[in-house]
Amino acid sequence: MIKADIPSVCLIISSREIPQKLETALISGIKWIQYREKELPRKEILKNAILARDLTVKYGCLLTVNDYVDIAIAVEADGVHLGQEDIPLEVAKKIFNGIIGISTHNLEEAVEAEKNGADYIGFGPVFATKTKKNALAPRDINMVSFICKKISIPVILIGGIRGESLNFLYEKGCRYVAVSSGILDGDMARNIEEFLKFFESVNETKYC
Ligand code: TZP
Ligand code: MG
Repeated sequence: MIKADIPSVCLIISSREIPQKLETALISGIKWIQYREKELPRKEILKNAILARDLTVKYGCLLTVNDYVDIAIAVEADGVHLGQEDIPLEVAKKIFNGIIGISTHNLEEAVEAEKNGADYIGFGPVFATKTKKNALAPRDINMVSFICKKISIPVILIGGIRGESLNFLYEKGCRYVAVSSGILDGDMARNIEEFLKFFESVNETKYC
């Protein structure tokens, strides 16, 4: 298990994408997968997490598991992603020595997660999404921008993000995104190329 620099693009997959679409994403160069499964029994989630771990190791890709610290530990995932309703960050830290990310939806939650030692926060939804059931309304874009600039740990924007959103979001301070349908729908290899090339090009500009 490693604590590594956080890649700019996280692809969120469910069990449906394991193994075929997962492998396509890995071949296309994705370096961070979050496995997020809300429907299946935990036993099935564990089986899929094992498959996802094997494939991500094969391609040198980070794996984080949504919701379940026990499954993250069992499969030696690199990280776990926790929501406001999940096991608290300080408890997760006691039992899991990996990357811990926290979902946040407002300034208070973001500041709290940073203060309590999260490695990164998710923030959103930035745009409307059909992937998450009962998602909140899109966040005020000025708030999104404020959070990106105010919070020192990586802020991973999430919710309805597509390749064509990236210029706009980058201008607002976005440096990291978590994406599901914007990559999985349509031509995955092309979508991934668009996301990865965008962040490669802005990172090159930043450091030259
Ligand atoms: N949390 C807020 S939006 C979202 C989650 C898990 C779903 C992101 O999926 P998509 O398809 O990129 O909107
Ligand atoms: Mg959760």
